[in-house]
Amino acid sequence: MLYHADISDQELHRKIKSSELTLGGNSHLRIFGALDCWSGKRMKRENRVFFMSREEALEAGYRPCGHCMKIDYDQWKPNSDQDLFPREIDPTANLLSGDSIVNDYGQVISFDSAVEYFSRLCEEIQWRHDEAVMFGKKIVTKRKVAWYGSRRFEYAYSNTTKVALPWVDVLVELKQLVEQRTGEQYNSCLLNLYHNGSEGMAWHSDDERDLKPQGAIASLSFGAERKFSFKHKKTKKVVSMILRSGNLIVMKGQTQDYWMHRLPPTKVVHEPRINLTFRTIVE
Ligand SMILES: O=C(O)CCC(=O)C(=O)O
Repeated sequence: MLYHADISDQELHRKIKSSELTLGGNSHLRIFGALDCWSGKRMKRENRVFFMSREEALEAGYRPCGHCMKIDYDQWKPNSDQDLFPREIDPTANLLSGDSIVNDYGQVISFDSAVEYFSRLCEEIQWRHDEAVMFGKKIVTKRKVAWYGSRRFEYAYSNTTKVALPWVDVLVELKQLVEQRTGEQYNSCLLNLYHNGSEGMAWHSDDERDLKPQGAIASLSFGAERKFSFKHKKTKKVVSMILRSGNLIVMKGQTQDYWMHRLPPTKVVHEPRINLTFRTIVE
């Protein structure tokens, strides 16, 4: 496997011409495909890799592209649980209780579109490592974050303040989709990028003073499947679910008052995941 960043364009063209390199890939997504696949066109140079063969790409843990390597992709796809065990989804069912409401809308984006959105989010979002101040010390997380909104909203959490960036096309599209599905409006979005299962988020509630009290928070996931848990602040009851690529859930009512949530770290996930939480900042 060869990283584009490690080779000159001249050398690259020579290797492609002599068929030393026959396939391309995205190291962020761990997907490989044809050198002329359109879904690879928008990729940043630092994410682009090249392979001699399909076998080399598979051995490196990359999976075939669903657009340009349809046959390989179809052979690979049925291995995911989601196709073997489709879930019955009732978006009106409350996964918590009483006025603490969590609704699961299931897979609102098809597998192929979710792959494409993941790629666009990697490229179009201004990702930065998150910062927190704990016991007077600045901590920089491995996880990356971004904060976007309809205005330059300030969002203060973990003793740091972020100023919202203006919406970009991919977020406008996803905001519309989420608003249609959930019947709620949102004016901002916090994004988290977890490079693999070693990165997660500790127990917390989204109850910062900048957020609309009891406002709906819609969570949309892309990439690796991860477990997501809620814990009741008093009874300590835990409710867990698996969030898959394209999965939408909404937390509303008194969820943030009575429950905490977290994304536990895990040793078994090696793929990246992106989560978007659409929120409402008090104006
Ligand atoms: O990545 C996730 O699903 C969790 C994100 C989260 O807890 C948050 O943004 O408050």
